[in-house]
Amino acid sequence: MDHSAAFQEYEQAALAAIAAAADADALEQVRVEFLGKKKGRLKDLQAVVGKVSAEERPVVGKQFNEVKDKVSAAFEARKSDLNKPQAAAAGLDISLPGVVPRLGKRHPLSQTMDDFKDIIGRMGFTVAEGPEIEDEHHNFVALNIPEDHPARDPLDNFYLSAAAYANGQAPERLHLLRSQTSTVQIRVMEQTKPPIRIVSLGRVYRPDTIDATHSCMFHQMEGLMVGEGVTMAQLKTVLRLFATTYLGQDVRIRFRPSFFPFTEPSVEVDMSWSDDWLEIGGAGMVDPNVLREVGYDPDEVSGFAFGLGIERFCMRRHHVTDIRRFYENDVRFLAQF
Ligand code: FA5
Repeated sequence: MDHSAAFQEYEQAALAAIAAAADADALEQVRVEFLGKKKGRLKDLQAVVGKVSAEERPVVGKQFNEVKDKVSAAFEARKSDLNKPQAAAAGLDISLPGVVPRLGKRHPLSQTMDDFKDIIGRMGFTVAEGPEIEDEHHNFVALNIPEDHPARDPLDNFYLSAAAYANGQAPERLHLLRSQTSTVQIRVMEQTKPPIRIVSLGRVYRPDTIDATHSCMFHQMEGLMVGEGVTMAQLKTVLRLFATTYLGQDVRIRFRPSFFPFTEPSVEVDMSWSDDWLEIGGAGMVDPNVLREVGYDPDEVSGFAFGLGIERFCMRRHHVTDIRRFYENDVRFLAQF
C-alpha cells in the first residue's frame, strides 16, 4: 500500500472510532489503538514513512504529522465533550445564574413568638396553651371582672352567641373569642399547685378601631409567676430584662400606675419609640381575689402577671410603622424577614 492510501485509511478509521466512542473508557481504548506511542496503528504508519526514499521523506513526514495532529485534535475534542455534564450536552448552560427559589418562611409574628419563648425560657418560664374560644368564667369571672364591668360589654367583645345573651341566658354559659391571654392564667392555676412560672402566647380578639397600632385580632404573651414571696421587684426585673434582650439595650422601659381588676397593684408598661412612648403591656401583682378563686391561699403565696402585645415588640424591632402590614400577606413585606 502506498503511503497516501495508508494515511487516508488510518485517518478515516481513527475519526470514525473516536466519534463512536460512547464513554471515556471506550475513548481510551481508541487512543491506545490509534495514538499509542509504543505500538498500535500510529507505529505501523510510522514504519510506512520509514520505508519511503530519502528525497520523499520530508514531504511524507509532513503528511504524517498532519494526519497525526488531526486525529489527536479529534480525540481531545471528543474527550472534553464526554467530560461535560449531561445537562450541558442537552443544551442547558449551567454556568448561567440560577433563579432564586421562592422558599416559604415563617411569618414575622411566628418568628417573634419563637424568639419570645427562647428569651423568657432562659428565665425559667415554660409555655402553656389555652383555647381561643373561651367561656365567660375564664375570660372575666375568675379574673375578678364583675358582670357590670365595661370590659364585658357585648360591643367590646366578639361574643359567639349574641342571641343567647339577649335571651337572658346565664352569662357564664356564653362563649366568646378571648379578649386577652389572661384566661390562661386561670386555666393553669386551676390545674396546678404553686410554684408556677409560665407564659402563654396566642391570638386575642377585640372589636377595636383599626389603626397603625391597633388591630381587631392581635397576639399577646401572658406571663404568670406564683410562689412564696414573689414580688413586684421581680416582675419589673423580668420585664426589663426581657424587653432589652429582645429590643436591645437602647430601649427604655417605663412603668405607669394603672388598674386591672385581676392585679393589685397594676401597671401599664411603655417602651420608648422614636421620641415617644408606646404601650406594650399591662402587668401587676395577682389580686388576692383571683388567687382565692383558684383555691390558693393569698397569705401563703403571691404572684405577678403580665400581658404583652407581641405585634408592637416586632414593630419596634423591625421598624414596621403600621400593624396592618402583618395581616395583609404581601410577599414583598413578608420576604424581608
Ligand atoms: C390586657 O390585655 C391585660 N390582660 C394585660 C395584663 C395581663 C395586665 C396580666 C395585668 C396582668 P391591655 O388591654 O392593656 O391589657 O393589652 C395589653 C397589650 O396588648 C397592650 O399594651 C398592647 O401592647 C396590646 N394591645 C391591646 N390592644 C391592642 C390592639 N387592638 N391591637 C394591637 N395590640 C393591642
